[in-house]
Amino acid sequence: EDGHDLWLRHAPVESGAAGDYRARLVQLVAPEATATQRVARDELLRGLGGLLGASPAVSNAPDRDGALILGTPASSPRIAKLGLDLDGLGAEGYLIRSLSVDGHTATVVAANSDVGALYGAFHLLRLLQTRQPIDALDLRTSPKVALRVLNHWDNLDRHVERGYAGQSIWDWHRLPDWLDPRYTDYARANASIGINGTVLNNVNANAQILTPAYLEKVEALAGVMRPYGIRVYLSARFSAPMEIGGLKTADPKDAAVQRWWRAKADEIYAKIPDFGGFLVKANSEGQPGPQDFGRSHADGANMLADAVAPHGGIVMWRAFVYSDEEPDDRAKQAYTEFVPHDGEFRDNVLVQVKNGAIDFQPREPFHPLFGAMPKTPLMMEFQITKEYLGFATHLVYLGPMWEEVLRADTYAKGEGSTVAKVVDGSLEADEPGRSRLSGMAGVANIGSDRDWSGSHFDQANWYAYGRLAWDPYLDARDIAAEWVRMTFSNDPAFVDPVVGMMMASHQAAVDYMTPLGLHHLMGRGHHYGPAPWVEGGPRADWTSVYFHRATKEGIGFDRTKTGSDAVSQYAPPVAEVFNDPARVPEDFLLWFHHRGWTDRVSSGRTLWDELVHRYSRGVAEVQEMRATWDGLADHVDPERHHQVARFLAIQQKEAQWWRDASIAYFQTFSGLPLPEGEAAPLHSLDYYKSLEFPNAPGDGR
Ligand code: BDP
Repeated sequence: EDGHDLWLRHAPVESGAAGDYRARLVQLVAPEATATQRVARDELLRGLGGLLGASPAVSNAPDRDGALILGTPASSPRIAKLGLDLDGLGAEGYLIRSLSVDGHTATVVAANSDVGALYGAFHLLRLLQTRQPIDALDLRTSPKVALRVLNHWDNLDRHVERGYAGQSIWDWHRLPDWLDPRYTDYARANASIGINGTVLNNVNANAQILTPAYLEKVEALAGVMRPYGIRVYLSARFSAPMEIGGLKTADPKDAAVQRWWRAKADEIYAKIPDFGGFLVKANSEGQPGPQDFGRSHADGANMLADAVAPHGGIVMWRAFVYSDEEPDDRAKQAYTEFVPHDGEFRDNVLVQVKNGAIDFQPREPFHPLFGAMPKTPLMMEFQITKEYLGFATHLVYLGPMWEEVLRADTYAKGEGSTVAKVVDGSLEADEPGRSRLSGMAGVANIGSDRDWSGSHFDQANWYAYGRLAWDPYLDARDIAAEWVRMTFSNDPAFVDPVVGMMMASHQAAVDYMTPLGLHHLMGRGHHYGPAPWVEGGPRADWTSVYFHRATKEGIGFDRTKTGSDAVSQYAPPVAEVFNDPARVPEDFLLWFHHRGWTDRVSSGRTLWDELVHRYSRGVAEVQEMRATWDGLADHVDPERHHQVARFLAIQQKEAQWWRDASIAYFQTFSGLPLPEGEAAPLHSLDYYKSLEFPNAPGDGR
């Protein structure tokens, strides 16, 4: 039990329930003419074989009770004859219904495409894996978001930037001739949660990926992904025409540059007809971009968009930018640079926006770009890998954090203008000429480790990302329960406490790392552990002191109207709330306000006391998680139980470290004693400052 099977475990169902399921799944009627059809059929045979002890008999037509009929009107005459209402399901949706077919009880999984049917097959298996009744099924679903994409920050030498699960799973050196079976497992896992795209290489891109030798490798991977409905994309380095094309410029308005990209796109599509397109990080953190040539982000994106448009490709242009000059407030940069270009992007461009304006912090208010570019599809970028949330050893379930952002109200078109509606395109669907694209990207936490994600519980974040990309209105708790049941056990004595742990885990991490809206206080470069004292170096906004602004009087970044005025990037009803220290959600207090140490907060405590209280509360929660998990040993195989237990011990140690180092440091500003009953930090501030981690994993290079 090393976790390699992810949530695709098909351990035998307990005998009572298994009998009911078996009676409904006696026979399988499913086409096998295409690769995707074969995959769907094999998944069902394999999954049901595991769950029910024996695979259903394969048949050309239903001739007894308990048939499972899968397919599309085109692939299955049986389905065509049923006259089902498949309109509105789109290319990827499906329905699952309990029907009577030729006088026999049957379960029908029908879709408009083979991939839709494959998704339906995985859904049916999930119903069994989570022990749902299947005798009166009537469900239909289709994805609310069109592009559901993983972003691998994987370098060609297999180093994964911000990766905590070993090396890159892409074994570039042995490709294209050796296709590691893991690629297929990867595709299965992603298809099972509806992911339909993967960007193979790091946004800090190496132009080499666009050379013929590498494109052959990409082609091989695309071949593995294709039957699973997954398109392959590449991160494009904007200066590639100079680096591998021998041109003197990469100016997007230069005819030779445009020709080069068009030819490159033609070359790629000749090998990979369903290639997805390009992801671009431009003019950000030293990456080249159109601004190097006096052009705008729209100029750059459109040039690439024109190159891939004839082939049906798209461009995902990232909004994670901040200028080379010292900003007055980095949180404002993306909005300042992008909003003026709303309406200028081609129809096949999406602007990809991180959930918050700084950088995947433990908690951020939603990015002000959401709702502010109605003419442009904005793609959500979530980070599944936990760069700022304890790497792979901290148990932090990200579902609640993503749910919080997706449900946040931008008020862009009045109350109810949630971020989810911006992302799925429904809020701005009426904008004249607006592109119909929509998308969500997740920075993958996948690596070469046997358990894929570096820890058992980080698999839940991959899973939750896929489920939310399919439907951003899903409930994080429901997703957690689903995942626990599929991954570990259906016993409520296990499911309930573990879901409880997961749901509390994000707030706990925020509390022990960056409570009350604090942010960016981690170790320089590698981002491991607390370092609120970081100052100096190349730029102010790469330091901690820039973000917390602690003084003898108080702490916090003043982003109010009289401060940096970042609040004014939000719609007025939101701006007013964020601007007002009495109304701003306390979780964002110090994100938007600089407050005095002795100011009172809603608990009645002083700010200082509340800060200490929250740090301690975070540590206490981890302690409780540990105790809960220790009590569940009987429900889990010893191998997985042991690893989770040891990781929780690491988390507790590090939570304590975060609390103690932060309190010791901030106390030098507040000058106040710890509240009654609060333990002093275990070590001196000097000790914490002296710690160094030159080889911490995942650093950028
Ligand atoms: C930051 C990471 C850095 C990434 C960058 C990005 O620290 O490694 O390259 O974001 O998203 O979170 O481009």
